[in-house]
Amino acid sequence: MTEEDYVERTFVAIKPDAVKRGLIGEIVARFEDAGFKIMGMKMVQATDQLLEQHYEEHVDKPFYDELVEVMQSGPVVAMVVEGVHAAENMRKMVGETDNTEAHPATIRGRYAHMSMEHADESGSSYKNVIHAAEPGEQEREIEIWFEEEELHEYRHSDEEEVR
Ligand code: 3AN
Repeated sequence: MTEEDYVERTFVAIKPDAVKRGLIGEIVARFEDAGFKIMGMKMVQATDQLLEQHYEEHVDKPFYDELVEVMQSGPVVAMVVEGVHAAENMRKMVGETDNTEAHPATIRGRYAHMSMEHADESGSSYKNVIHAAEPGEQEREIEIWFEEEELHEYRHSDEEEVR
């Protein structure tokens, strides 16, 4: 296998609930601490059309309207990050979809506790801080959220100085 077979980019979105809680810096710091390279980052107020494309598999689900409400309740910080097995590793850092199942060392486990069951039963909107693309979905999602010229190729200082 070559370097290109391992190093890939993936899509991550810090959701409005996390933006409004002032968690942008802490979440980005985790990515940088792990060694991921940030290739693109912007604040976006998500439109209906963008979310329909992004969540195409969920459009007909009963929770879709509430998902849209949460995703439009403020700006999203959309990011493209690069790293080794980036999609798989990001999903691991983010944790299980249901916060209650997410390990405390993951982003969802650390910053959220509400369960999907509680949200569904109580009719409250379900907030889980962050989204990371599933492996295989990352390029589709990057295309939805970013123009190619918004992504930046550069070398980290350790790549410049050590390699
Ligand atoms: P993930 O974000 O971990 O990839 P998906 O793609 O299954 O999870 O779901 C997308 C988003 O839809 C979740 N992050 C969550 O906010 C919301 N969601 C999924 N299932 C439910 C549910 N049963 N009730 C409420 N919200 C849900």
